Amino acid sequence: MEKRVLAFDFGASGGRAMCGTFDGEKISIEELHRFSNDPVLVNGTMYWDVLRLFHEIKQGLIRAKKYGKIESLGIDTWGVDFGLVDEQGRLLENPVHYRDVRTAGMIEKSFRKIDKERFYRITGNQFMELNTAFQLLSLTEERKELLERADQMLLMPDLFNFFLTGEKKAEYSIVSTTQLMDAKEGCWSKEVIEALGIPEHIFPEIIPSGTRVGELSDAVCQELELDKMDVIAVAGHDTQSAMISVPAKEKDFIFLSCGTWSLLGTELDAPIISEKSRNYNITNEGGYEKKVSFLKNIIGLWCIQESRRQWMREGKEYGFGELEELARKAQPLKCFIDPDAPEFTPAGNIPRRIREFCQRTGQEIPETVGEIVRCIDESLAMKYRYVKEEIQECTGKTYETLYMVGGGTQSRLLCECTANACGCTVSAGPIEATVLGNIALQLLAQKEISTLEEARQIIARSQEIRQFEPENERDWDEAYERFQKVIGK
Ligand code: LFR
Repeated sequence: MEKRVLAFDFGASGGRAMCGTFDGEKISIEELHRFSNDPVLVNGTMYWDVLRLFHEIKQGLIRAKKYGKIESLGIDTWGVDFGLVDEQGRLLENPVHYRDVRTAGMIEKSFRKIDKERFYRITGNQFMELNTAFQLLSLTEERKELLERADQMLLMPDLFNFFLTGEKKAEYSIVSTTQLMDAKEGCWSKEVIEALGIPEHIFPEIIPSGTRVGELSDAVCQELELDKMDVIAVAGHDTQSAMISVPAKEKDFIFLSCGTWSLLGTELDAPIISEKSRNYNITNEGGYEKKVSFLKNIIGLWCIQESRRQWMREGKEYGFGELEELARKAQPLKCFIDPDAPEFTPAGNIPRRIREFCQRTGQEIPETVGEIVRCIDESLAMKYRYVKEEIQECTGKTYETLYMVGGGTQSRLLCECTANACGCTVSAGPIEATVLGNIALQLLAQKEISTLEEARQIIARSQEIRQFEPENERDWDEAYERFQKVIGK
């Protein structure tokens, strides 16, 4: 008997409602509804358009009616963002987007409240300004009254789950992105929360990834004329849903989840929190069955997505395929950026910032669209090698194959560059890693699938996986020396 579930995935390039059908062998997916997920800037603050997005969830549910019985739904989003609700469950304010400027300088401030080493030793998280800890710290400084009125802090997937079910819970994987979790114990860290001056009572009970939150509320069912349906806390953190889709058979593997962000790391049974990992600023994030992703955030395809937006603002529209063709025609290994340099994080004129970076570092300046895109792809691939080496140093292991999953694997050029730069086989796919993982986690929660290994095999059968072998290794090795100088190493 076929089973159907719904997956809602909120990414920077849009939100989607997908129907997943499992026939016992494979999972097939169909897009029911696609919508934009643009942040909205109001008087200098960048917000989530959260009510509009909840409306889009409802549209997805309405469209799914054509299938008849749907077993459950699950929601994933990017990490760290949240909404505050009062005792009656009313949203106190629109959730703020992590690219908002309110967290500027908050990392430094936090070190005056809690020793940096201790902070890392407890949370095991990479220090990034966008983390929930620093968003909340900025509220303690600027918006104390808001925190005083808050009953609960709900991370974005948990907030949508609450809107649908009335249940206020915190799903484990998304909690692990906050930098407020004790990585070894898997609970909210009282010590960090107290040190930062955040009210302790706003943190909800943590539930494991892949468990039932509740069912659609009467109000939602009546409004949309729907039957009751289970809501599953999948891995609310998109990266952890994507992890379910890594087609590795070996226990020790290196993965690259490739979308707006690139997350490169390995899967462990317990966190690594060492001096080395702290110096390299590597994070430990939690997923299904408390598996640990020991990984680093790299800026990812954001630079291409945002450059494309810039060219659009200049009146030139390019599809991603077209950008890739132009990049192929450009001269290889001409110049590099450090994709993680701070100037590339905010929205704006990325091509100009790339030219400025190359000029400042005494390199040739990329002028054409193709040259800019090639520079981004090659710099990303070089950064992947750099981070892969850091991870290997921390785990003391080497990895033969790099498993790339997610939307970024649609770029053949990026896959080729990655194989060349890293000097190893690249396995690329599935493209729809996050959605397939979201679906598989629902099927695991319903015991339609029994183990993570089985889920990985089913997903590997369900979508195409391609292999890339390294070429021109000598040229890339030589260019890697240049890259390291450019990034100041
Ligand atoms: C990827 C992701 C990363 C997280 C970043 C910001 O979409 O979820 O894992 O570090 O977005 O939340």
